[in-house]
Amino acid sequence: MAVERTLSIVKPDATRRNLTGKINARFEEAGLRIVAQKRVWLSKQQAEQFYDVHRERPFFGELVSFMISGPVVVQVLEGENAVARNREIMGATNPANAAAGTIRKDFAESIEANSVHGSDSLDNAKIEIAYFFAGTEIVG
Ligand code: RTP
Ligand code: MG
Repeated sequence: MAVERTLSIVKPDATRRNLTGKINARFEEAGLRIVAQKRVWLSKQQAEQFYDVHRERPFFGELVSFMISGPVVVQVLEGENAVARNREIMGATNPANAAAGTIRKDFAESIEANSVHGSDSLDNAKIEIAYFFAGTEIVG
């Protein structure tokens, strides 16, 4: 296993309910280190560009509207096998299918308002991290 970095986003449903600290505790308890973090309110253009892979999906418009409905916290998580590890901690996209003890099982409101984003591959993690952070903002 190698030390990796992955991009995480605490989504608007979670920031609205003041859950950032509780979600961050899940990452830290699992051995992931938050090596960069900032709270931002995405523009429509930023959200569309970030989720460009989903542009043709039926839920794209709603997803973008949701992601700009309030502030988000974007963060870089670092640790052994961080990309897959974070996906495990997050749980399945639909909270109804998420395993017990995962963030989405415990906090998500719906398949869309599912509290967190996590990069789905190491290649995408590199692209997504560079989308939000300059190298000098990441302190490992
Ligand atoms: P994410 O990218 O946010 O980490 O989530 P994911 O990989 O588990 O799911 P993905 O398929 O990449 O979908 C991205 C986000 O779109 C919303 N979604 N809505 N209404 C729907 O059927 C639907 N399906 C997905 C969710 O917010 C999902 O996290
Ligand atoms: Mg995804």
